[in-house]
Amino acid sequence: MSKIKSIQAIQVLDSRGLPTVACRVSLDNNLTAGVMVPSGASTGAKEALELRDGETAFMGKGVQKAVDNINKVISPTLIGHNPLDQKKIDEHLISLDGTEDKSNIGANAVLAVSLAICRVAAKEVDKSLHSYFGYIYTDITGNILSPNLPMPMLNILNGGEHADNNIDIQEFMIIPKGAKDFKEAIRWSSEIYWNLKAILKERNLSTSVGDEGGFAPNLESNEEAIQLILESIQKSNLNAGEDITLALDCAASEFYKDGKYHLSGEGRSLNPGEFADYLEDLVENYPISSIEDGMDENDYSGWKILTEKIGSKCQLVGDDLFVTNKKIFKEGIEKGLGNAILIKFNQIGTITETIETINLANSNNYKSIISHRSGETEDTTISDLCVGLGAGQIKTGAPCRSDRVSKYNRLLWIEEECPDLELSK
Ligand code: 2PG
Ligand code: MG
Repeated sequence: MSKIKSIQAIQVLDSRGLPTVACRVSLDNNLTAGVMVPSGASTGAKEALELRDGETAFMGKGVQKAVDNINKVISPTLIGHNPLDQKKIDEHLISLDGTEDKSNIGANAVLAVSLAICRVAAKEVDKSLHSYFGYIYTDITGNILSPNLPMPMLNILNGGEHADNNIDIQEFMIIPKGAKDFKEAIRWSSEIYWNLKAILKERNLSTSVGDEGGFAPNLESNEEAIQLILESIQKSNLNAGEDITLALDCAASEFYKDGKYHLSGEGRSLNPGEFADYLEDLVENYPISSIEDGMDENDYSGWKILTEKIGSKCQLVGDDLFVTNKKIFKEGIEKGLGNAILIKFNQIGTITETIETINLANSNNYKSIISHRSGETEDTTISDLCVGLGAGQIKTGAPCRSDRVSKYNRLLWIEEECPDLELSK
């Protein structure tokens, strides 16, 4: 069996033009694989810590310390190890850091190594990365999953922290539920995206895009955003509700203050009960099948109200609420908050912990959605993760911009190479 020969990291740029960590692992048989880690903007307060330099270079946003931690601290401890021992390697990384939130070495450093080892290990056993993820899921949890192609959730209109407009809700997504396969899902989404662009142009609204490739016009209200999307679905000769449903990521922690949800774009502030009513009205009036972070990450009673109100008819996804953290998620499950979890591996820091959180979702009837971050690179690891674990849903931005389409394009290739895989419905 081959052994790890070298681990090397450098600073590269992400889709916002800010530094992130790239890492490459080589084995003694010269197989090599690399990854780049993503970075969030609307981050949950309890996420693992992304180590930034805080010095003058890159406005304090450099990641040279995280890079040095890989090259000087992590690397010497892993040379000579078996790359197939993913769980052992991740446990070693966790104890080498020694903190709850990986603030010592940095979750960006730890994740880069964890993922790069996964990638090179897949090569070592001559498996596709998605099959290898399925294999390590079983190795780590003892459970077997069926792989499939995920239903994509495409963010075509951006607001909140991801755009410089007046829209409070961060993401307005389309879900091509009625598509027969992944190709068709992407074709429909691209057509809707282009028709939305044409509609915005006709009305002299901005067609410049936000961080995730969705349009970012100034509008009167969140509802206007929904209506524009419905028009673009119609213009694409598709049926809203049947072919396409809608999803929102409110990222509500960003506009929750002193017990109220401040919809500044609409000039009103609502208490948790009123905000739950507001979301219920949207679900009643529009074909919305999923709402993420409909309440603030610490507003558990608000989450409870929302779940009781609409949890039976709408997917309610915890992102900032659960931060891919098994312990925090378990408490949320016990409290009955939401019915789905957003999975972002950089919120927790290793692939083993990510898999354990997905396993917890699976055994508690919560859905898992594998997600990108608003700061991305051309790395496509999440596409393989989603397929191999049969998660069934992926959220990775608009059908536009290379940092977003690279993930969809990888899935198109997987579909081509694995005709037995079905699109998850
Ligand atoms: C989210 C993500 C990704 P960020 O809130 O779900 O869309 O945004 O990476 O900025 O946390
Ligand atoms: Mg979110």
